[in-house]
Amino acid sequence: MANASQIWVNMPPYLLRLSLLIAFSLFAHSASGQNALHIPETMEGPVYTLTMAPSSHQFFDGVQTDTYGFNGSYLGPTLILHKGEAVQMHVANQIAEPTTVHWHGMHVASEDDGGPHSIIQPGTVWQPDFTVLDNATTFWYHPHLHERTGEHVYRGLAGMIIVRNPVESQLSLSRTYGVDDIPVVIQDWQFDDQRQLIFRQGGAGQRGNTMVVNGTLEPQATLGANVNRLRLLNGSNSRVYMLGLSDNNVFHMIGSDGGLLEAPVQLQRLRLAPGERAEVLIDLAGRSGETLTLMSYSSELTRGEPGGVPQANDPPTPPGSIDGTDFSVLQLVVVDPVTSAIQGIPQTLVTVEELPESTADRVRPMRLDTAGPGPGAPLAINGAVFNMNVINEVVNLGDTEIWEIDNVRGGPHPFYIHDVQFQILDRGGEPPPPEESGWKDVVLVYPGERVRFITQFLDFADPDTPYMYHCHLLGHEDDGMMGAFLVIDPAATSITYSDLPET
Ligand SMILES: [Cu+2]
Repeated sequence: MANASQIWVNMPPYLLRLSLLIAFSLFAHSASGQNALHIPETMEGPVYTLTMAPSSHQFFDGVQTDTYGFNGSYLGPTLILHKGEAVQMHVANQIAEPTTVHWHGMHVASEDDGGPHSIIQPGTVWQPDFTVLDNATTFWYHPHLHERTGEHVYRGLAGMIIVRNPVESQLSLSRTYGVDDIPVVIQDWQFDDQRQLIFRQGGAGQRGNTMVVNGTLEPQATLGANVNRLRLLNGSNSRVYMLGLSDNNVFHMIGSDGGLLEAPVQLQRLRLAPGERAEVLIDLAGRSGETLTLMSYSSELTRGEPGGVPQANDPPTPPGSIDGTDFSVLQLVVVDPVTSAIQGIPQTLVTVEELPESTADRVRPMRLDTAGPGPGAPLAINGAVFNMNVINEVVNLGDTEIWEIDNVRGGPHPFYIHDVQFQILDRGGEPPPPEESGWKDVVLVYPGERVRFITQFLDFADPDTPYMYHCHLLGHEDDGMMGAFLVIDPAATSITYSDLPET
């Protein structure tokens, strides 16, 4: 048999040119083609060591792109936590400017929460310790320094948190990490001519035109022909997605921000706003050999969502924008079933104890608006732009509250509250759809809409360190669309979790 070099030598010139053309186009395809999805390594406790540092990564052949990362060149390890476990975090800041790290969604004391007041100076290590009180779900961690959150997250400082508990472990659900339980951190980047990341400070304009999942460009996940669980996290600064499968088959949402739903919800589309998470099951049984795509059908986002169809009064979209178009997020290649994989979708999941409206101690209004009249007024909540030295709200420990979010002006805002998980009572006067009927910490509120949610402020009081509530469009947050609230103990005795009796 002739070897490759003999073929080239013996080939007529016209065929050689044709072959070179084909070879080049194949090479060009592979250079711009699909890349195996990066699966961040896991980190198990009880001690977790994270180091934020500047780095670089070769996303394009022969070019180093400047990044930030936790323990690596971009993003960070997936932290595996267990409910009830006491954990010790060591978070080192090597990025040459102050930052913080927030455990998004977790119920921890305000001093351990990593909000804008828990600054980690360059060259120092922040060491919060806490007990994991949350149920099994998907959280994430990212910086939260006032006015710098957007850039720090965008350049790579984000990671996933998976909480496990015995209730979830007993369900028939896929949970082999990276095999049939896949982290899917969805972000949009934009590169300049030098293949460096373009970042725009402030507003809702930080939207890229290059999709990355777990920091992988043109990502491709190889999945068994069985039930697969995707842990979807919208880690983008300012882009809402309308997720769906390219074959228009249904998928099954099993968990929202704060935990599992009561039963799987069958969906063809799932809207995911910045900060939100969703766990979904995709049943690929019998489909070995097929390729399908997790898409964002952003042409169906027609209500002013960032990343959706541009509205009449929007500034012109930049050249190459993907806003309002349908695009690929993650290609899924189906191979033979994984050994011992789960088959079938469970009928029921967990009991979500309803918080009745009648148990509320008070209603707290949250008005999403500008700080004054006129087009130049900054975005504000209840008329106030965030100030590091102001406490905007005070909540009594143990109280149940209804928060009434009114979006008065501008586009849709994903409203996020620290410390607690909430249940949506109604959205525009209507009960929430099934996918929003579980525990949530982010809710997208449309202009002219009122969303009411109910929540309880338990376990942690601190008269000094506040928690935050804010818009999770990171540009809006950095512009000051954020407020601070204290949870105080009205009896003025300091109750901490460790003082409470064991139950
Ligand atoms: Cu906003």
